[in-house]
Amino acid sequence: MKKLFLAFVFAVFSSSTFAADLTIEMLNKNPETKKRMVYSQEVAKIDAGQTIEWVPTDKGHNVEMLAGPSGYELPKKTKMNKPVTMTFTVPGIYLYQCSPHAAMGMIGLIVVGGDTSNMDAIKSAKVSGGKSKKKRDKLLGSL
Ligand SMILES: [Cu+2]
Repeated sequence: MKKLFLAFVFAVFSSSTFAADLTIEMLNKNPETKKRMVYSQEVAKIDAGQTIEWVPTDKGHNVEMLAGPSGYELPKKTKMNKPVTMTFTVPGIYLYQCSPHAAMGMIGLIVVGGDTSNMDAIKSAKVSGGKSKKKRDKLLGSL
């Protein structure tokens, strides 16, 4: 019953408030996986032109783009504790991290338009620390 209620609240909330096509939460702990310092969805698949909103469910996180398809100009890293919305028009794989938790494996991938042709570039993109490297390779392996 509680789940049903939450689903209802979410449906109302998302249709009236969010313009984004996908919402990703920035979390100290994922209640499902129990993993700490994570984005709620580590691999996001969207169509070209779609929008993602990152919401600061927990404090102390941000979004710092590290790499994308060629032609993509990396935006400045976002402010802590602020919701951020980005629209992705260029197909390809994008890699980002949370600046303060980069070394703890708080990273994420976005695949736009099902295009994975820049896989090799993302594979060699610089991330902080062994944990993030491992996760980057694991996430890429899941594509
Ligand atoms: Cu973080």
